[in-house]
Amino acid sequence: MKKNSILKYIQKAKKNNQKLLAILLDPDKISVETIPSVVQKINESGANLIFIGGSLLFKNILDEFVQNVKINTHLPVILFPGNAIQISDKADGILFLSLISGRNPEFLIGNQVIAAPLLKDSTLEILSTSYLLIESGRETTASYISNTKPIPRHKPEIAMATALAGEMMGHQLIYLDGGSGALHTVPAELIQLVTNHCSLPIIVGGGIKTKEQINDAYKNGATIVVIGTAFEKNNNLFNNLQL
Ligand code: 1GP
Repeated sequence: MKKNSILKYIQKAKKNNQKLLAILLDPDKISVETIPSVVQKINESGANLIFIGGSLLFKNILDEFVQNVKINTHLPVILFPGNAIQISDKADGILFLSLISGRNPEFLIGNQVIAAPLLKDSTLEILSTSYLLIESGRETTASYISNTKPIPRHKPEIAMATALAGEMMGHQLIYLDGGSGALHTVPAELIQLVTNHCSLPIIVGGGIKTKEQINDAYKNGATIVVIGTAFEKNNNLFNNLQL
């Protein structure tokens, strides 16, 4: 296991009120041949981190995919795994997620027990993360696959209590996620309430596609905004956003 360099970088950003952008790449959606040009766009976009993962992976190419991303960028590459088989030593770190918005023991602790011995011997930095799915207008793959109900979007106090519990359990990051391709982004007041009560850096993702949505998430307390689907659909997204 690596020392805490990614965590320190994120904690420092929160302390200095610096905002970070993470681009999420799903190995099923991008062919290995196009990685150099896709990653080049990310390098030019002003993004700070690259996340790799998906709720489901249909192709068994994670190592090759991560390795190809790594050779094309200096940005930290962090796994965002949908389950315990999405581990690759080629990345720099891994979000060690516990899906605490749900009540499915497999995603609270089961997959983590399977992954822990492998991670102990790996070179990955382990980023212990409270993962909260927030209702976003229609059922998402993450919610369906994890067999969990997301937190209702009009109940920010439930999200706040859940995030607080995650912080008290010793997690290092909070991830508020509407799920990939979410119809509605995580509500401003929910991000704000969690920010006001938790001291951990907050990651926000799901359905974000405009500069206004990015800035809203930052303004309400997100340290990291994650963009996946919008970048997947348009690799030139950041030329237009002018971040
Ligand atoms: C999904 O938060 C990520 O888990 C990113 O969501 O694909 O909708 O950008 P999008």
